Amino acid sequence: MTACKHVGLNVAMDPLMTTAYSGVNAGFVVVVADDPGMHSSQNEQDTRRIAPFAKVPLLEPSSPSEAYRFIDEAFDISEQFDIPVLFRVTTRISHTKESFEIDGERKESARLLERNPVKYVMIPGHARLRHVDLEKRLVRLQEYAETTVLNHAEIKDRKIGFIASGISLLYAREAYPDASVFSLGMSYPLPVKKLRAFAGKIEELYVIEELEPFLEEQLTLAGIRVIGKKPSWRCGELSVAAVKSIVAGEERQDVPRKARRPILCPGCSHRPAFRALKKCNFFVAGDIGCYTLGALEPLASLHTQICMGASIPFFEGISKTNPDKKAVAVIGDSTFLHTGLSGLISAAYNNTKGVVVIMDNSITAMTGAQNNPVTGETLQGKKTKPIALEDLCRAANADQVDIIDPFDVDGLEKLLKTRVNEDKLSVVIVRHPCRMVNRIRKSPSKIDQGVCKKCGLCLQIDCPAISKLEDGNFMIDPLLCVGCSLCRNVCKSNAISSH
Ligand SMILES: Cc1ncc(C[n+]2csc(CCOP(=O)(O)OP(=O)(O)O)c2C)c(N)n1
Repeated sequence: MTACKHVGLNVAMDPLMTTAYSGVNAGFVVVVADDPGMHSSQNEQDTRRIAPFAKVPLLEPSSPSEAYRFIDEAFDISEQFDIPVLFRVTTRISHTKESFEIDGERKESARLLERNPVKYVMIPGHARLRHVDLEKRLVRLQEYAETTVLNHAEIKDRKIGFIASGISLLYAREAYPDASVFSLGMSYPLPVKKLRAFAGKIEELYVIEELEPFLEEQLTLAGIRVIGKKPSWRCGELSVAAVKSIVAGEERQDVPRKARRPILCPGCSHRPAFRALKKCNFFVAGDIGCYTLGALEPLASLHTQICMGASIPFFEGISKTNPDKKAVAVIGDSTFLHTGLSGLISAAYNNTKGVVVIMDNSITAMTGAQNNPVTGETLQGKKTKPIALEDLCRAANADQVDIIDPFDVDGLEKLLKTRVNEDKLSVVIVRHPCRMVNRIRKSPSKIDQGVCKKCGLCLQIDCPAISKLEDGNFMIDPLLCVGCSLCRNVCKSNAISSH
């Protein structure tokens, strides 16, 4: 089994497309979590569309207990049809808790690892045969969809009915408890015959689905008359109230927004790095990690951010097309090792000038402090050999590699300004452990109200511990402050000291 979020599967698309051809022998399930509403993602793609594109079956549980039951089915389908199975959840399902009974562990597959080049070496001559085989497997999967218990109809009120999968199923049930419902646990291939029979019994039949009209399009193609939603509902999550609005034929009115602005932790090592970068006023190509928050006011340093690994290629493009612009890339240690290194190799090989800043907090902070190859521990917490980023960058042919602590804000600013004006490719590794790893607290800072000029400069570092009070004074919350001292560096009137 492999598990990733939607954007992770985009990176894995190349192997996925051909694995459907080769087949998998023992079971292989791809668990993918979509993020409708973009709680923590750069897009809200509907990964269900990948199932017909990659020609793989798609399962969609609507609750944790269904996920538990369906995963067994997913492995069975994978082994029976010799195909990867896409197992799609969404944020609401992944972040829900439910109590249920579990049964014994699944037995290991008895399939053996044997040499079979026609099946596993995908040269054109073999792949042509495998494609024909795949189409036959898909026909059998279509028949399976008609009989599996994952797809079932519940006939109640015949005036109104719903076809739905995943969390939308629960919203529809809650909004219309007396309605008839067709639950699609397997939403590709669709059980067209079963759905046609269901549709024949219902007067008004709605399709409820978040994001894309994935089911609606397939049903319409099959000639089954259903009522879908207006395009405005393709953005954001649904809810019980949303289902009622869709049935009423209404447009989505709100642009869904989150109430709380994300902010770097107190003591975060990215904050001083952005403080220095802002003073430099370069073109900054950003990447994905906690440091993406450097895009927001007041740190506001980033010019671009698209996806993991995009910063260095973006920087290379800007540096080549706008030689008068001082361009830098900003990327975290984990992201650099994920998809950054190939960008650095390209930049060095193609004689790009400028600076790549690696914000090395020595952890994968944004997603919950997972280990990565710089930490010296595997994801399972076992000791292993850590990678030295500086050696890797030198091996990639960066002309110059410097390492500096970002809390030396003035030193960092000076170094960046020097390197960016040199006729070479530099890497500046900004190294300071993440607050989630290094939890040492120094004495908190405090503001001497008699000395403070109320200029508000201390707010420019966007620290959650510092706030402006109603009486015009500024204060540092001693419970939040970890004593990183960045505010002391920023204050021009020396009004901040430690307790
Ligand atoms: C292709 C892809 N996979 C996974 C993610 C989820 N993700 C977001 S940030 C991140 C890693 C960030 O780590 P790092 O670059 O070290 O920065 P930090 O958060 O530690 O500052 C991951 C894996 C993603 N956005 N895109």
